[in-house]
Amino acid sequence: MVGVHPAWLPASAFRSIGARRVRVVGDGPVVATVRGEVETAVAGHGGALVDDGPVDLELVCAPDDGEADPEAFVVGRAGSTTVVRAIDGVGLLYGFHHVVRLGEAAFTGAAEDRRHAPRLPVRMLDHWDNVDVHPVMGQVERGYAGGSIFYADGAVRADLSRARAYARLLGSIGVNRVCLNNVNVHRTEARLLTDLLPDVARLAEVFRPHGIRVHLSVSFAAPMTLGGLPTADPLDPAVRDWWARTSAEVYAAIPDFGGYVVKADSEGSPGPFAYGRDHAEGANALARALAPFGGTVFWRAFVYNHRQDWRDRKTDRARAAHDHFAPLDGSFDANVVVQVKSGPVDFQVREPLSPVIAAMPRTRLAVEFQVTQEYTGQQKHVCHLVPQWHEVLGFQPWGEEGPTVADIAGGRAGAPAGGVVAVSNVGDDPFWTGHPLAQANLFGFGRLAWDDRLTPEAVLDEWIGLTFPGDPAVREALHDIMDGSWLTYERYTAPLGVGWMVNPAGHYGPSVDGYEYSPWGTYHFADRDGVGVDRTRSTGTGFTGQFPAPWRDVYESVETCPDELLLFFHHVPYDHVLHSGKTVVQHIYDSHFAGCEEVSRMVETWARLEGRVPPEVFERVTALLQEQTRCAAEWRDQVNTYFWRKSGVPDARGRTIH
Ligand code: GCW
Repeated sequence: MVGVHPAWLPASAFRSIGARRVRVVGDGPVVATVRGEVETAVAGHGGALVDDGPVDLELVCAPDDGEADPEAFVVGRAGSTTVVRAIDGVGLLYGFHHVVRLGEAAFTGAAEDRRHAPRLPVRMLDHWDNVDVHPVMGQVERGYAGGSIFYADGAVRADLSRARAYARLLGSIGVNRVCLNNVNVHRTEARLLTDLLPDVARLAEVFRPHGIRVHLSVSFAAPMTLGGLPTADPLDPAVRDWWARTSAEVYAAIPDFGGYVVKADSEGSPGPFAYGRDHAEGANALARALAPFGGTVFWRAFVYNHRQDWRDRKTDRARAAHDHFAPLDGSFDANVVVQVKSGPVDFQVREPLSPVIAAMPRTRLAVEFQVTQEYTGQQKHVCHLVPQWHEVLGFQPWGEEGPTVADIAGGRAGAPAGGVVAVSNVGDDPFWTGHPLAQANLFGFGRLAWDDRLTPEAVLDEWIGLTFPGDPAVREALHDIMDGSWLTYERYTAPLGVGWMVNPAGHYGPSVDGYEYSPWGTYHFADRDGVGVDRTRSTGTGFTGQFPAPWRDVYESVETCPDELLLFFHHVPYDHVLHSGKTVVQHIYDSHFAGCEEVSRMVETWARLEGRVPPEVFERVTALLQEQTRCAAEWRDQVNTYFWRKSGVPDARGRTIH
């Protein structure tokens, strides 16, 4: 394959616009991007970009329109002209891509004006990219798509054309912030804040025309490691002064710099605990340095004890973020966003909501997802995660009458607005994401971040329509393969919400007891009688008590706990009967056989697309499906054998369990 895959923006996606007469009105760097897109589109499809006369599409940046949100746009029809208006270039860019997604329908649809605005103001991608190649983690930590598109040979790339193409893709789905380096900040990466800053400014220039502000991950110890101070105590005046001066220099180089992302006191990283300070004191120290320039601190709540003893049954990683952060509600400055992983543990295929999200009504929160598939097949397996994120964003922590997670993060539930953040899944692989179908996760993250009410099927449909236009058979096959692929992955991996069971080294493939005696936490407690983690208030770690009603009670009781989370909350005997009517052990057997059969069906469905999708896509996906088939069978056999040996209960259907 020559060059880089166009992802969801191939030339064909612009046919409807490109074949028409179009006018673009307005100025500024992002309007210039829109004008450039139209120029390319009309050059390729026979239309014209004109200043006067009748047009089919008019894209107007009108700062005086009386709209308050620079990201919003209005689409309507005036006679036979489709009109998009926004008060800012970025709103116009989003309106333009709305028209791209609609295709012909944008020129035939309803006449009334319709306003579109994002539901979540922060829509951010975090890169876990290292400038240097880390000896253990490689260049992109948990990256499954090759090296970094930003860095090569220990520096920011001289040629940023790949980053430019990426910025364009992100702008088209409404992502408005990007963090450029790994939250684990190593030695070279720390210097992005100081002597490597001119290179960061080059990256900011790449993102700016697409309405995207850049952020840096910083080390809490930077005043010591970069500044030579004897302490990083957030209340020390010299430390505060160092952050203020350093931040002022960053803004002198990058006036629209977004701010910092901080992983502190987490998995060995430095943080305020060393000085007897809490995380609000830590976050606010950095926030005050950024405040004069309009910058924001994204402070991660991923704080837990990773030096546990498996003999200690009291310590529960799931509790940790709430224990540390909920008491601090109300103490964070207005330009701090507390960034909370969507589940209480770590991006497993199935987790309950992190209870932190319902516990900080006076704090700006961002929900963190993982587009990179660390625990969900590492972009070797088809695992379309948009349904998972949709479920999280639509979850109602106070029950059916209450607000959703998206309402909380979007500022519609009383708390000030934050948003959503996700760990990116791209690298320098020609398909961007290793698995070509994993592009749909990146696309879907942006689309759901814009509007969490979109259905996962509709989002996937948009992606298919743009990426593989014009063939209904391809559309149908991709829905068959991808719509349910998250649940398929769940079926052949860790059962009923218990999580983990992965190889500790790389988090890929099965190792049922891999973490059972590990300092990073113990996760299933299987014995001859039963399996699962007792996180109840009555007999377990008390984690259920971190939820508001009704969930604190729903999860507390084995009677009401949803099947898919049973083993996250309860240790139950193998013959415990699920709501589905099956025993736990029979469910484990059945779901593992079913998951593998579903993968076989994916393989058959995909095989029918030979000749209907580009050959390089066909070959890559075919090869990866082989690996998925192998790995799924490994999961099935190891998990089934493990529970058959532990329980002694045979499969009711007499299938082969080794
Ligand atoms: O999921 C875990 C990963 C780490 C990662 C950490 C985090 C960047 O295994 O590689 O570190 O989470 O989110 O900070």
